[in-house]
Amino acid sequence: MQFLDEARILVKAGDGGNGCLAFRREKYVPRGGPSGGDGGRGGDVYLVASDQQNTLLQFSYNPEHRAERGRHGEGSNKTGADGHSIDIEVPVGTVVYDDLTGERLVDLAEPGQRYLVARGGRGGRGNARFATSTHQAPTEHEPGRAGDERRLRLELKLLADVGLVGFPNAGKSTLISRISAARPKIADYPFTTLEPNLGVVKLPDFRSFVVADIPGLIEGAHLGAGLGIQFLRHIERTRLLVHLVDVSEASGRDPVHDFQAIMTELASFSQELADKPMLVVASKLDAAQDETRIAALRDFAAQRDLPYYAISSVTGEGIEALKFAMAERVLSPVAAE
Ligand SMILES: Nc1nc2c(ncn2[C@@H]2O[C@H](COP(=O)(O)OP(=O)(O)OP(=O)(O)O)[C@@H](O)[C@H]2O)c(=O)[nH]1
Ligand SMILES: [Mg+2]
Repeated sequence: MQFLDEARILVKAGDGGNGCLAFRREKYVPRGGPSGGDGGRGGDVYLVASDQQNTLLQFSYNPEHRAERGRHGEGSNKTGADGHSIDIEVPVGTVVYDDLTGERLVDLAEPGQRYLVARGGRGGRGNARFATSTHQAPTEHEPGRAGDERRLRLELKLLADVGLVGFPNAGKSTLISRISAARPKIADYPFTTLEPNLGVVKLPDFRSFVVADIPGLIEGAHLGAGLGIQFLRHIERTRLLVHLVDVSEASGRDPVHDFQAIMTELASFSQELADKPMLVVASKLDAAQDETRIAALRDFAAQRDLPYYAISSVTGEGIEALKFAMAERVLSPVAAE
């Protein structure tokens, strides 16, 4: 299964500056020669792979990117300044296509990799360049060439940063629908989710991370019970697991027992997965009357040194705190100013 993040952007390199038409006019210099300078080169547009980004989301706010044009040439043989080039940062792993032809241009797989995607236009020649011994007062001068303009399609295979695990009905899909734009099916019967869903969680400072909601696990999943454990491979490369435990009475099960049952299933898939950093999350707080069930889970998490959160996706209680706790663990700290 692949999760795709896609964006369409327009890039426009700078046009070249026009060549100038001018003649030298100076006292005591009769019939001064041609002196129109050349136009400057337009700036280029580069795509640069950056590991500071993990989605293409920014491009939906910002679909057009233009480099500066070259300045026009001037009299007295002054060449126009070149336009500044621009770098557009894209996440590592972005594949770039020409949107008109469908041609695959580049796979930006390495951090720091740069690709020249639109070349700036050459500056036009000023009339001074057309002078010859037999053509001493040329009036020819060229316009700058247009910079490349391209429509691009960017494609990124999303890698989840956070994996949600828990029993069916624990509220995993409801949670992802609260913190991201993902709208998976939600229902009050087990195994509503049959395939992983990804959601991009956006923070107020424009950083973001990706959460994967996967089908619920039950005891014996590693033996094939329920939907089995094969889809756990979709969260193998996450940096954090968020383990949802239904603490409402409706589940009819004991929260601590549920927690341990899921851990057993994770470990039977791979010990590495079971050892990942984990947040323990008591879910459906609004529907939990029995305080002792909640306390038991909280104490159990404390004994194991696992951070504990309690949420209700219905009232919104605890959701923001959980979201920031996830962000804190999967995003590198913002560089100091
Ligand atoms: N009262 C209450 N109900 C909730 C809460 N979160 C989810 N639910 C309900 O619990 C049921 C199951 O929610 P889902 O989000 O589909 O659960 P899931 O963990 O994705 O389940 P599977 O996809 O089957 O593994 C739905 O009826 C939800 O409306 C909550 O915070 N409070
Ligand atoms: Mg679900």
